[in-house]
Amino acid sequence: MNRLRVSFAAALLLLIAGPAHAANLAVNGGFETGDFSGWQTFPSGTQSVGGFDPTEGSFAARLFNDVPASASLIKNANIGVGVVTPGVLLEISFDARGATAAGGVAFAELFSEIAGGGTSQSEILGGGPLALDADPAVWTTFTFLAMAGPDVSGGITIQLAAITGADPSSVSDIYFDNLQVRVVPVPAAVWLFASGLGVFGWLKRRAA
Ligand SMILES: [Ca+2]
Repeated sequence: MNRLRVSFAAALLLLIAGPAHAANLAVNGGFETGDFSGWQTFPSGTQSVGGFDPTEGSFAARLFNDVPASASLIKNANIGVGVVTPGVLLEISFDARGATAAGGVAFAELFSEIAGGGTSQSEILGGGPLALDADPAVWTTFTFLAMAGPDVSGGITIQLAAITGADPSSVSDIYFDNLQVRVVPVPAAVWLFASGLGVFGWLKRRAA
């Protein structure tokens, strides 16, 4: 039992000594190639990369969807293979602005990908449509914490979407920039979850 505790303490110390900032896993997340390199695109309406008052660098992406009941999607697909492990905490952030009408919305989604196809988990980040600023010129930075699924052998996919409703006048005209995807540094995750595992109680007992 003692040896187990010592090993655990050593592992904890190693984890705490780890890098404070994990690498950004997004590929061309700021669109600074001037195009959709690194992204998979599934247009409805038009998709473009340009100097749309970007928050980062010189370029941002625009998804202009005026086709009723349709989805305009861009995906940073299958990123972080071998880096993202099952159950790790991910921090996903990006900037968005835009205008919607008659049921148009914007979504961001996370998929945990299985190598060879399929997903082990999917979730809408924030649980619903992105709460964009009412002023289409004003960017909002969205930051989400989400857990990787049980199988991420195919990495993870971040999907950004401009979705229209059934109304013929429905529009979703959304700009995105500066996608960043990071594995949350282990210490933060350790302290977050350790509290639930009684580690603090153990430390307290040891100190006493
Ligand atoms: Ca940019």
